[in-house]
Amino acid sequence: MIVRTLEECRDSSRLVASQTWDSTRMLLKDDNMGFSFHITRIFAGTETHIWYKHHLESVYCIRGSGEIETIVDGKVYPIEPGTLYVLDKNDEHYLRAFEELEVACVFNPPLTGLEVHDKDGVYPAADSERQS
Ligand code: 9YT
Repeated sequence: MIVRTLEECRDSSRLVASQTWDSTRMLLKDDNMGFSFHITRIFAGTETHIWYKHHLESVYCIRGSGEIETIVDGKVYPIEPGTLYVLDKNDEHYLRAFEELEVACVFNPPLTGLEVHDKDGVYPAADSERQS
């Protein structure tokens, strides 16, 4: 049995941050669950370019508002509490937060915890800045 709280995970190296988001990696590969589980905050007023070429990801919105744009076809999908989006095609996308988004994310295969933006396929837009 594994039991962890968001608070204790945020107070450890499980919390990673970029200019446009931070993420608490509550479950990782070495937990041997076959997936990883993250609570991520996307900062208000930001846009993040994301392309997980080697991972499938599902993202459930807990709080906030924003949108996702898939780059291959330019489609835009609103994100609000209760929305689940699923990157089942390793979809390259822009993630925009109008109000700070809090989302729960699951990755298959699991992240190891060592990923940095480039290896992870996460490329913060050059002009994005935290505004909150
Ligand atoms: C929104 C999103 O893609 N979150 C993923 C988790 C985060 N990129 C991490 O933990 O590296």
